[in-house]
Amino acid sequence: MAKKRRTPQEASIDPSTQEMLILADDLGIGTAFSRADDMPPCPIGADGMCCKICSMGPCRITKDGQTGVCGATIDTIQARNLIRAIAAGAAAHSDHGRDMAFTLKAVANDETEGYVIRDVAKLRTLAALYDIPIDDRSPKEIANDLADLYIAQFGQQNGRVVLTKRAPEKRQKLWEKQGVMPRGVDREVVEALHRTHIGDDQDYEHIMHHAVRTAIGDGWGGSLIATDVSDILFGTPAPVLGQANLGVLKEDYVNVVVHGHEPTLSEMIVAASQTPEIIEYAKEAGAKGVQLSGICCTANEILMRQGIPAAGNFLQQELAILTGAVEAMVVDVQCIMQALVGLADNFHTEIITTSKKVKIRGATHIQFDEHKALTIAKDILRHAIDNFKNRGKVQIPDMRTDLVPGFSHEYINYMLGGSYRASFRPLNDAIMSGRIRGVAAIVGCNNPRSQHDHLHTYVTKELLKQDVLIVETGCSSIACAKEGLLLGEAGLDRVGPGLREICETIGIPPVLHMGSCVDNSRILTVLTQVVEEGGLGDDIDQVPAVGLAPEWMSEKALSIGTYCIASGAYVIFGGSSPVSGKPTRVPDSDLVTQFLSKGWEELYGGKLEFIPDPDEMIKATLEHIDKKRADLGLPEYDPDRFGESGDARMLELEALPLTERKEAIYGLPVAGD
Ligand code: NFS
Repeated sequence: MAKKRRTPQEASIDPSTQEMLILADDLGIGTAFSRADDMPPCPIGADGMCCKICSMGPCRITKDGQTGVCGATIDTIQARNLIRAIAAGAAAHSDHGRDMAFTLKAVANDETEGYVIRDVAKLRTLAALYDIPIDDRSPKEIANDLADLYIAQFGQQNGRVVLTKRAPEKRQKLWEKQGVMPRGVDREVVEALHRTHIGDDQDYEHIMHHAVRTAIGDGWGGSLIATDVSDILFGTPAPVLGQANLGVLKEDYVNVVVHGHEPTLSEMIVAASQTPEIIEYAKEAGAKGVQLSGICCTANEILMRQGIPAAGNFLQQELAILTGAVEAMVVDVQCIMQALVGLADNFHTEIITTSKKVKIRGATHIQFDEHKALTIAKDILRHAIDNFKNRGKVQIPDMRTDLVPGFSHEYINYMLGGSYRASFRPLNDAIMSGRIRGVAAIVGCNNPRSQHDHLHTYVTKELLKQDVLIVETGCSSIACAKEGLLLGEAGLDRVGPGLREICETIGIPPVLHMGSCVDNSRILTVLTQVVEEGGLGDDIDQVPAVGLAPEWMSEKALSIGTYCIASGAYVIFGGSSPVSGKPTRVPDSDLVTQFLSKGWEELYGGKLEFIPDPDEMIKATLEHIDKKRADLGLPEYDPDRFGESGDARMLELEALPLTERKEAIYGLPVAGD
């Protein structure tokens, strides 16, 4: 018997998503939402109790004392499943980083079309950090050497991934001591696969030890390379005005949606869409021009740098096609649903795959090649424009929200003191005084198993009321953007008084959009700079900060979570735990779960917990922040202590008659003038 389907309101809190789900129902078209309803998760696999590593199985460990055919215990099986997921996530991020490094190399050697080095200052800063000579050398010469150094990190066999030197010194020493300093990005991923082959590593703690090394190779290796090179080639983000939600699609324009993760092609499509020949071509086809928008992290990449609107997050990819207004959805790698092709058959939309690594049966493949990037980008756009005439009925939800993205760590440093005295000092001071209680990074995916966008926005809003500054990346940031939380004026009436003062003084929204998921590396850099600034301990595990992935679903999220823990953070995942299965009723039999929390905390000061209930998530976050404040000897957080000196208070005072205003300011009765 089919499981009961959720109503659109139960499936998503986003009205534009609800509108499209009603349309999907009317048209009899399935989406990830309805497929999730029809396909309850396998309870054995979901809890990590199934081993299918060899063909003696799959073995299902559901009874007391049961083992796999080879004798594998539940903890070994759970640890093996988990590290394989972490390795896949680390591989995805890092392979993205590798491609970026090769693009930088090609740009440095004049082998590409359309790319330039946009952020020479960042290139020089990074090169100097690795002792690459920068004096009297052209940007391309420096870029060539930096690209070589970065490319070498993937296949390096011994030593340590060079980017790890950007972690706090104490943390680096800890990694050395624990033996988890990654040697080379690829080496750790390969070893994770080797160790989990039948008959290899059978000790869950030992397996998890290597999971940490693999994940550090992602966060402080592959992902950091991806972010660095993207900034060098496309510019380090600074605040711009953008928009988010399906209403960014325009009825009288050719709509091209870029979806996936790597900015190499999408940036070139942005450039091509602004050329006179393409605009002219679109007009000849009867459209006003080309409207570009993004889904998932490709959206974040071009939103952060160019202000190109985001049509939505992960669960809205199918819904964009349901509008009937999308001429082409151009995809590269990661988070692309195979269902897009079948869904697009109901409309005129063409799904165009572009990566050498990703093809989908039934999609059009136009292979991207950075050596002819601009030419290919124009080809893709012409393809989309030619499809405009095939458009049928259109229904675009009239919903879009403004936001200000673009908070790179370089910009955060700058905004706190301007170019004259850029520094993290004001942020540290605000945390130390208690104006800001602590920091939460809320990141990660949507998951159709939970109400779309609800957990991201609920947790964000509740923590803002508690004076917690929020930084976001990935699909979480798009969820909160749609709620208006990424825009100063719109968001500030919903935040605590101390945090509000800080946001007003600096002129920032209370939720800072720091980019795509590979850009979680930016959060690591911010935390390191906070530590180096002084006053909040000498390592990341002492900072009153928490990482949350309330609606996670991807293996990349597990890798991100693990490298954050290895860096000292407390990480909370919503939804279900992939290691929660307990076949025995013996107390403390959940060895892996215990180890990820207590074990990792002892070793790294960071821990991983799966907490499905959002109120419990918030409680755990605040408790952790307050504990870290107490450990640092900072004043206890007091919600009533601040909030009397910000712009809002000044506006209130200005509204008062002069005598009353003086009285309010000086605290004493003042004789009338
Ligand atoms: Ni992150 Fe970005 Fe979104 Fe999840 Fe997918 S797009 S890399 S994995 S779904 S946040």
